[in-house]
Amino acid sequence: MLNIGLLLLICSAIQCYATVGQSPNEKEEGRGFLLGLAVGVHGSNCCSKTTELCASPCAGLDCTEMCEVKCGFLGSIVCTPIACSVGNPDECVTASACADGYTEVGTKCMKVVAGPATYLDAITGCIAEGATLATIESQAEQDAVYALTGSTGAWIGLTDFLDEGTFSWVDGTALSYENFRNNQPNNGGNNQHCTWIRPDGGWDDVICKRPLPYVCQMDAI
Ligand SMILES: [Ca+2]
Ligand SMILES: [Ca+2]
Repeated sequence: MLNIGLLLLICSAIQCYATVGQSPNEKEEGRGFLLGLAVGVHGSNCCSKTTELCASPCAGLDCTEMCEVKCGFLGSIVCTPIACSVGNPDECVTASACADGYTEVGTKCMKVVAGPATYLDAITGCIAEGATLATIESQAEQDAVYALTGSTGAWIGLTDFLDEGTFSWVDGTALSYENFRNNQPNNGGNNQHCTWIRPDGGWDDVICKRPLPYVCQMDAI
């Protein structure tokens, strides 16, 4: 009895195993084979246990990684792979496209810095963390940035201090969208060259030395 039990244990250990990562035939694409391990499950209904078997190998891995279960002698039966987002949604890791503190907005990452800072300090403050003062190029970006700036408002990277009356983005982005509120920009007092997104979401040119929060932007990874 002892011998039979030992034999079953050894057999079961090679009947079914789960691998996470790209399959070996994708090695040529340079992505590699991440992990293989043996788990002791009998082969007959092995593929039906794919989710269960992938839980452990998927823990701590990116949720987009694929987990493949192989059953039968030396893994001759290949089950349909599942993503780790299915295999272990609670413990797989979702890689963020943005640095800490930044919110993903389409292809951009945005962050409101409380400041308050003058426009010049806002520009240098963003540069200091590898970012630029934010550009807003669509209604979707406007809505997303406004959701971040809310009732405090903040500087955005739009000015006419280089050429009075001609607003341009500080990072050179072409002006393709604008959301100035009615009767703005008005260059009030002949001294308004820097744009903020107001607590009501509309844009307004105001004096550049006004202390305000500001929105920094980086490209999403
Ligand atoms: Ca102006
Ligand atoms: Ca104004």
